[in-house]
Amino acid sequence: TVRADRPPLRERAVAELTAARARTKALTDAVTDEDLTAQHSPLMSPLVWDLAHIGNQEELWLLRNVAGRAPMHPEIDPLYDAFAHPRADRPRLPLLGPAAARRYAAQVRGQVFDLLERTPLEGTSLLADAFAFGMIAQHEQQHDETMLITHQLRRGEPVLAAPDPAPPAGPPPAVREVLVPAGPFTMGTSTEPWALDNERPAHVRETSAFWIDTVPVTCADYQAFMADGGYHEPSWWAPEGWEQIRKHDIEAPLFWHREGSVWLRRRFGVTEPVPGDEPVLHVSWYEADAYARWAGRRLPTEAEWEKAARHDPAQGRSTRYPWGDADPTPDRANLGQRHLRPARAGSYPAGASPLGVRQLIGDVWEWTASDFLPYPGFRAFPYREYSEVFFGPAHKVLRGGSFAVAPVACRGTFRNWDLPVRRQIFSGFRTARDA
Ligand code: AVJ
Ligand code: FE
Repeated sequence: TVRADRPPLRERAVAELTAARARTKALTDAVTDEDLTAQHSPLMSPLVWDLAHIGNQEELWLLRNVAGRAPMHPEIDPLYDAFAHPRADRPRLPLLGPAAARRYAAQVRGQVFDLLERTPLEGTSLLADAFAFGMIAQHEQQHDETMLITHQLRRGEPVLAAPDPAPPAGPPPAVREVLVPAGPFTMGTSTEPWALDNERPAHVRETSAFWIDTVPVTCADYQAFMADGGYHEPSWWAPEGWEQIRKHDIEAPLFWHREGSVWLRRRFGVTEPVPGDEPVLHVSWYEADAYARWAGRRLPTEAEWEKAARHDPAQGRSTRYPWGDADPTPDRANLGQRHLRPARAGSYPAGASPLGVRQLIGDVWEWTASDFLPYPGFRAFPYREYSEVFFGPAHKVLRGGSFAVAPVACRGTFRNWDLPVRRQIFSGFRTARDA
C-alpha cells in the first residue's frame, strides 16, 4: 500500500539505507583506527564491532534469508551474534579490523541495492512492503544510536559537531500538565508497514483519566530534587534503586560533576554548565521513578504515554505521531542527530499533540512505569531475539525516541526497552498522576 504523501516503499528503502550508511560512515570515520577497536566502556562494544555487525545482519536477512544466497564469510558469523558474546568480551574476539569491516559492509550493501532493484516486493511477509529492507535500515540506525552512546562515553577531545537546536518557536505551553480523559484508545499498529513485531497488533486499551506533563522534566526541575536531598532520602526510591545508588555513590545524572556549587556536564567531549531549561538526560529508571515520587507524581504507564501521544479525541482514532499522520520534520521534533543534545523544554509547538503535550517524539527517550511485555496477539517476527527474549519484568519500556534516533526508527508506536539501572542511554522522562 502506497500513501499518496510519501514515496513508494522501494524508493523509501533505498533512501533510508543510504541515509543510515552515511550516518554510520560519519560516526566511524570521526575517530582513529585505534579508537574504533578500543573499548570505551564495558557497557559497549568497540565501534568496529557495531560496524561489522551492521553488515552481518544485513547479509543474513537480505542476502541469505530473502535472496537465498550462501554465507559470504560463515566463519565470522559467531563473532557478530549479539547473543554469543557479551559486550564486555567483544574486544578480545578476533574481529575484522577497521578496513576489513568497512569493506565487508560495503560489499554487502552493493549486492543489497542490486537485489532491491530486481526483487518483486510481494509473496513473503519479509518482502511485502519492503519490510526486511525497512527493518535493516532501522537496525543500522539503532546501532548508529548505540555508536553515538559509545562516542559520549569515550574520553578525549571532541570529534563530533552539530549546531545547537534553535530556541523554542513561540511561547511555552500555557499549562504544566493536561488531563487525558478516561476511555478506550487504539494502542499499537497493524497497518504501519515497517512497524516491528513488538508494536503489533493494534488493540483497544482502556485507561482511567490521568494528568500528564506537557514537557519533559528539565535539568532545573531535577536539580530541585537533588538540592532537596533526593539522593539521600530512601523513601523516594524503589529498594533496588536505593541499593544501586548507594553501592555506586550516585548523586547526579551520569556525566554530571560538581565544581563548587555549580553542576557541569560532559557532552561529547565538551564540559559545560548544566542547562536548566533542557530535558534531563542520562538518568536511570530508578532515578526517574524516585524524582516522580518526590514530586508527588509517578511515571506514566506505557499505555498512558501512547494515549497521550496518539489518541486524537476529535477524530476518535490513534494517529501515527502526536501531530497527526505526516512524517517527522525539523519543526516538529528533534530527531536524527541533527543536534547533539535535546532542545529546550517547550520547543516544537508544531509537534504538539491535540491536547497540547510537547516533545513526546525526539529529544529524550522517556522512561515509562511499564515492564516490556507482548501485546495480546503478539507474534515474533522475523526472529525471537529481536523482542521476545526480552519480554518480562527485567526490562522497562522507553518511548518517543531521542535526538539520536532516526525518523525511520521512530513512531508513536515504537517501543524501546532497557534495564532500569541503565543511564548511558539518551534517557529522560516526564511525569503523570491519577485524575
Ligand atoms: C531495541 C535498542 C534495545 O540495541 O539492543 C539492535 C535494538 N536489536 N540489534 C538493542 C537492536 C538488535 C535493541 N534495542
Ligand atoms: Fe543488532
